[in-house]
Amino acid sequence: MLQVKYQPEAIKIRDAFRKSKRALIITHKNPDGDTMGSALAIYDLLHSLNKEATVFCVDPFPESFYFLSRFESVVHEFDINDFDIALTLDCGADYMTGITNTHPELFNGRFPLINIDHHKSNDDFGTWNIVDTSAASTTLIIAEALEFLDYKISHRMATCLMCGLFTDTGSFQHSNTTPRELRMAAHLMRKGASIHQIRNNIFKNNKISTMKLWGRVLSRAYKDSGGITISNVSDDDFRETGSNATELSGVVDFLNSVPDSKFSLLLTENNGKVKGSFRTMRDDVDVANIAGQFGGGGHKKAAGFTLPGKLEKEVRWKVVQEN
Ligand SMILES: [Mn+2]
Repeated sequence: MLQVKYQPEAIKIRDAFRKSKRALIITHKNPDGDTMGSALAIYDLLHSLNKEATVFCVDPFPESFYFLSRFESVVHEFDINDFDIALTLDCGADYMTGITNTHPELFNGRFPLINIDHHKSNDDFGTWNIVDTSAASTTLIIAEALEFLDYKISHRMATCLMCGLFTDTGSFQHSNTTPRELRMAAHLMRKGASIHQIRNNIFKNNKISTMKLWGRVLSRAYKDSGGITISNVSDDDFRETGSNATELSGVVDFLNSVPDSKFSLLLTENNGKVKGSFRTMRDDVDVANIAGQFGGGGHKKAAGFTLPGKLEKEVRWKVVQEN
């Protein structure tokens, strides 16, 4: 059930929707299964309520999510004058939408903005905010809000909502999987969510270029003296394997499977930027804190940062004398 403290906000959001005619649904940049599942579930809901809605994503929509309901409705540009309300879903900060510079009018506090998210870094930048950092996924919060408000969940919506739950819990393997997540998973399955579609499209859907890219990342992995598992990938790797950065999704979780590792770090050099992705299995390590030192953020066990720059290899030599 939606946590009691968010229930009044959920009612306000429902009332705001009732007054609105056309909603803009915004995902975060580099979209994942949670932001896309959230967006397409809300899109379906609004359509069932005879409301106009548009899903916007600043980046291309990953092919592995094409099975989600009505993915073809996603647009990559918009005119704000066409809309009277907007939502950001799974965006840990306003800049995660990728449009704070091109559309500042959305974030100046005057445009009606609904902010639903589960990232710790979220500072309640919306007019209405449901930011529940204890939820494993944004789709979980949405599903609980729909339950609370007594909205019908169609089988298409159920699969979208399950997609976020499934991916953000690492197929229900991460430590954020609690009875709350599993109860909702059962509820969504009853509503017709297809776990098989999610599994086949997202987890059993690797291109040869992805395998070659992962091969490079895995072959470079090492554990440093501090117990950190590190690997890296660069523009050359993407070019030589014919892959792109979206194909890295999941590889850092694989790096994070080394026993006794403090945390894992994947450094990605891509188009003049260096991205760091952190994962940890340990309860006493907070990678959101570490990512914060580089201007990033995220969750306690999964976080990242992006900095302008490139990766440079540092080689150390030592002389070993032979007796
Ligand atoms: Mn999420």
